[in-house]
Amino acid sequence: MGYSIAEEKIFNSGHAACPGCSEALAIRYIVNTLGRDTIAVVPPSCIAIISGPQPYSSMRIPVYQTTLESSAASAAGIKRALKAKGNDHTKVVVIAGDGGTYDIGFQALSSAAERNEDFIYVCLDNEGYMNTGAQKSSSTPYLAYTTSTPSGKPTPKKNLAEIMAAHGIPYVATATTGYPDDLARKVARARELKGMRFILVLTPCLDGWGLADNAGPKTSRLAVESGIFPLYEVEDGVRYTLNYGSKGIPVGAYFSQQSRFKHLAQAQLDEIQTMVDVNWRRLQTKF
Ligand SMILES: Cc1ncc(C[n+]2csc(CCOP(=O)(O)OP(=O)(O)O)c2C)c(N)n1
Ligand code: SF4
Ligand SMILES: [Mg+2]
Repeated sequence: MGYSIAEEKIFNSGHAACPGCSEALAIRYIVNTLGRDTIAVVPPSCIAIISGPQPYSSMRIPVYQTTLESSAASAAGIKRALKAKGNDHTKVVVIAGDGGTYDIGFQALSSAAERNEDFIYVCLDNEGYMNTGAQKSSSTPYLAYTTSTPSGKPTPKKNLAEIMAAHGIPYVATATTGYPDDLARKVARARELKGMRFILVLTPCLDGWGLADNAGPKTSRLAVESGIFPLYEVEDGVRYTLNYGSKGIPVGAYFSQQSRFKHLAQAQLDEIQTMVDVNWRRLQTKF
C-alpha cells in the first residue's frame, strides 16, 4: 500500500526469541514505527522473554512488565498518570500475546475499551500459550493440535477483531508479519488517533505450529490468501476497509506448512474449508 517502514532502531538485535520468530519481527515493526516517545506494557509471554529480563532490555524505550490479567488496566493507569503530570505526548502501547488478550486479560481489555481509554493495544496472536509449552488458547483454530488438545481443539477460534469492533472504539485492525508495510502503516495510523486502538497481528510460532525456521512470513501470507485471516480496518465500530483478502488459496495449502494440522482427514479439511468460506463471505458484506 505504498507505506515505507520506519527503521529507527528501537528494537535491538541479540534478543532471546527463537531464530525466525514472527513475534520478534512484529515487535520490531511496532516499536520502530511508534518511536522513542513510547512506553510499552508487556505481560508474561514470549514477548516478555524477547524484551528481556531486567536489567537488560531489547527495546530502547521503557518497558513495564505487568501481570497476565492486567495489561490494559496498567496501560490505562500509566496514560492517565502521564496526563495528570501534563504529558499528553508520550504514547502507551500494550504488546501482549493471545492468551493474555483473548483469555486471561480480556476483562481488563474489554472494560478499558468500554471506557475508551487512550492507548494502543497490540495482540501478537500466535494462537496458543507458546511461552509455557504451546497449550490451547481461545484463539487456537478448530482441530489444531496443541499440547493440551492432543486430538485437536474441538471449538473454533474466537473472533476477537469483531468483538473489539463491537465495542465501537475508534480503531480496530488486523495485520500480519507477512505484510510488513501494511502492519507498519496500521501502527502509524493508530499512533495518530486518540482513544482506544486495537491491532490484532497474526504471528506464526515456529515451535508451536511446527514450522520451518524460515516459514513465518510465507505462512502468514497464506493465512491471508486462503481467507483464514483477512487484513482489514474498522473505524468507530462501523466503517470497514478491506486491505488484503482471500485469493482462493485452499486452506490445505496453508495447513501443509504446519505440523499442528497434519492429523486432519480430508473430511475435516473440507469441513474447515466450508467454515472459512462462510466467514469470508460474511465479512465481505461489511465493506
Ligand atoms: C494468571 C497467570 N496464569 C498463568 C501464567 C503462566 N504464563 C506465563 S506466560 C504464559 C503464556 C502466555 O501465552 P500468550 O499470552 O499467548 O503469549 P505467548 O507466550 O504465546 O507469546 C502463561 C500461561 C501467568 N503468568 N499468570
Ligand atoms: S516459541 Fe514461538 S513465539 Fe515464542 S519465541 Fe519461539 S517462535 Fe517465537
Ligand atoms: Mg500466544
